[in-house]
Amino acid sequence: NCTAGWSWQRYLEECKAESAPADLFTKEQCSTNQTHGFKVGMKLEGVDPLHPSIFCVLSVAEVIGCRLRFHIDGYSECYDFWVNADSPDIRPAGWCLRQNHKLHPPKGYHETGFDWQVYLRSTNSKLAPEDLFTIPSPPPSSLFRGGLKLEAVDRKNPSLVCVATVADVIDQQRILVHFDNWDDSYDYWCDSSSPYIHPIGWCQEQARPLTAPQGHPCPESFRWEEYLEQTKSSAAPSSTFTPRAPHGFQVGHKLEAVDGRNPMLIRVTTVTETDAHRVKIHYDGWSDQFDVWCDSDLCDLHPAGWCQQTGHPLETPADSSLCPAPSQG
Ligand code: MLY
Repeated sequence: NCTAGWSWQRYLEECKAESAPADLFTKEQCSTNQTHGFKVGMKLEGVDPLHPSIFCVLSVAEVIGCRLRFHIDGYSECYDFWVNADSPDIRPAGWCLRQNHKLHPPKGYHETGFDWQVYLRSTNSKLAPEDLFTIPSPPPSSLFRGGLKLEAVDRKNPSLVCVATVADVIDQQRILVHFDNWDDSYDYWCDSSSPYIHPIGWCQEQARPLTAPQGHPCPESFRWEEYLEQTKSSAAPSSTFTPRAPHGFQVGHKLEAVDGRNPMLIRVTTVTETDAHRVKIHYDGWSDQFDVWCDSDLCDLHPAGWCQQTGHPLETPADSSLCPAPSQG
């Protein structure tokens, strides 16, 4: 699709629709800082999106506006992924060592023997300089620490609220939620404002079932006091949780969103359904079968005009006279 000649203003008029106001978006979703300086080939450290507990060695493989495609060194290109240049998931080389985090080396290198200087020389490559990274400033106080227990929604099985542990804390505010006795593929990073984490006892209070750790001898009669004692652990204090208010997006609002199936593309989209913390996104010009629910604070949603401001192509609906009517209910 060709962006030339297409304009948001005209499209909104034709569709008699409104774009989602910029103040409904997070700071990250609105950020149009395009002078990021990342260049193809630069190397750094960052979170593996398929195994969020693991930091690995990454190379910048492609730059479009302020979005970057990363390659995980030594692994197949099929694991490449896109993030925004100001993402907290990318860190300068040496960050893991300084922060006492394990760095997963490129395939073929030994966990203990990996040395950035040697690696750069042998691959004849350059580091991404420290000053390119946006590291969030830590909050004035934070009660999170590794090992604390909580009840958390399994984002891959969202009907389940499960026994979980704070597996990692970075920047004193982002926590890695891990599900007890499960592998790390269910892990996710969030902060204290996430609607998906709760203090222990929440399920009981809400009269909802709590999913016990995998392999628990008697999952129906799971009791927190017993479990905390057995695992010699403590619960995250309820004051640690600061759930955010529901978002303000409305059905019919139009915005720009990364195409989940082809994440190098950003498309014109419409909100077709909402709940407290999520929006259902319709890709304008495409069948409803591709509609997708996402968190309202997903960093892949942007206000209308973001692509133009950041120098990113925008995939516009093939036939702008076909304005999709938002489906009701
Ligand atoms: N049917 C799924 C459920 C997995 C749930 C994992 N959560 C609790 C972390 C499966 O067995 O793969």
